[in-house]
Amino acid sequence: MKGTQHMDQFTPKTMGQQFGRRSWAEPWKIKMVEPLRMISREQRQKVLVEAGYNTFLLKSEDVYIDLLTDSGTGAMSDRQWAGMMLGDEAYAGSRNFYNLEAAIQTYYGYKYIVPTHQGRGAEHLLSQVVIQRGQFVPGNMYFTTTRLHQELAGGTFVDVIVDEAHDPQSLYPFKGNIDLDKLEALVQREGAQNIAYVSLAGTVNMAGGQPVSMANVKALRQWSNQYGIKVFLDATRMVENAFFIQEREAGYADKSIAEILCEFCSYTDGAWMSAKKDNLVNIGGWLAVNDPVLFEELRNLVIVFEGLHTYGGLAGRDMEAIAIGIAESVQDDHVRSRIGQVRYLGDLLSAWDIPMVLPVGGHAIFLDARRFYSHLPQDQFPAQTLAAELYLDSGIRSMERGIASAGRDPKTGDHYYPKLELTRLTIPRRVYTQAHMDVVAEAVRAIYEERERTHGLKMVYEPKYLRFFQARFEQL
Ligand code: P71
Repeated sequence: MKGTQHMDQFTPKTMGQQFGRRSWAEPWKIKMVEPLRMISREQRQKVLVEAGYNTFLLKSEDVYIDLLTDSGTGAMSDRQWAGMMLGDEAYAGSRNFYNLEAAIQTYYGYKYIVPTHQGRGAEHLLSQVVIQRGQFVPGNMYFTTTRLHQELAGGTFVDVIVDEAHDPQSLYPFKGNIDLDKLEALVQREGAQNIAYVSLAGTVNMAGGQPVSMANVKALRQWSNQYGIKVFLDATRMVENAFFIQEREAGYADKSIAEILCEFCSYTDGAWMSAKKDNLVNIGGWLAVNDPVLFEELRNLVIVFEGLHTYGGLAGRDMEAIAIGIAESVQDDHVRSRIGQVRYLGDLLSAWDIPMVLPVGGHAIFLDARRFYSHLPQDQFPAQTLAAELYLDSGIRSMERGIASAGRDPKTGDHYYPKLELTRLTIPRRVYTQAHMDVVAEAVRAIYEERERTHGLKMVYEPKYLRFFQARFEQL
């Protein structure tokens, strides 16, 4: 029999056996499925040109496996869907708002909560209220929307992340840490009164999903207390950060993700959140602070841009889904399987020597396009090229996180040339299986083998704000 002959030639191994441990599995089973389809290579070529080689401009229908982002792309649980049916769609004082408020107070530990339609809504409000024109906003690497809102409020972002973060090959375990010497130098140069606040992000997205240690945030708190400078946290992927602390930092192995999350937040003055990531919903965000005076201002401003302070641009049902999602998101087995899946893909690719950011972070694999296409100069958009080639080969959609995302320096008008030129394969939460990861890994390997024959891109249309979303390219 064919099957038996096949078995004679090699012994298949489970993942656990390959790693010398018992296998674990996702802590859920699938109740509803969404069919996928793959269009032909000729069709992919055509739609890619029509999209100006920009994966943001592809139609979702033309995508086979969608790794553009983990933002709003996760699967909600049956409990969350049930919660959606309990939406209290009152204009004011919806029951679901109070449930959301209680969940944030319980799991993140902040006192006052303002809901927003998504993360950037919260960034906008905080930036407008806390930044005065001409002030500096130091942070552990920029994020596109965060920095833009800081700049629109008249602030200047200053990167104070540790140097290791800019080196894709450094194995430093906490590449998201703030370099306190850089922060101190900034205060010495500009004066403490000219610092709006420290903008601290958990598992730093643009660095490759790299965590901040508990020791670092504690030291940051002590440092900032000396000068009376506030620390605000981008909590978007802070649950995933807590997992890395549990895994890597002495003294935390026996603490739960929930305990670590709460302790970390306790060293900060407030947080903004894109609930579309860690909080396991398709839309939503929030802002949370401890200072009642600041809260008063934020609660007033939210009405101008988002909606009344008990809904902030969200339906009651959305707030209910976030409240339930928060409680699910801090379960240890959930976080382990989520990050475990990202690592599974990372282990395959690194075993094949595909250049990528190491250690593998929480939400994505970041391919190092600079080394992947070492023959392409940065202004030929190697990371954008990689995203386009991957789509062409296999219908897999990824995202550029390099020179196109970095944009231009508002002062000089020149491109920012970021050290990291990356293409992100972002894994949605609770959506794809291990077999999908195998397909992705093989596709990356296939384009890597073709790398020397690959041409770069030139930008032929450049929008003013966040250009990477709508820019168009042509092949050189
Ligand atoms: C991601 C996103 C979504 C996105 C945003 C901008 C360009 C491309 C894709 C959003 C974040 C984030 C962090 C750390 C704030 C936001 C904004 N990330 N902070 O990674 O990662 O939140 O999208 O809900 O407005 O694909 P928002």
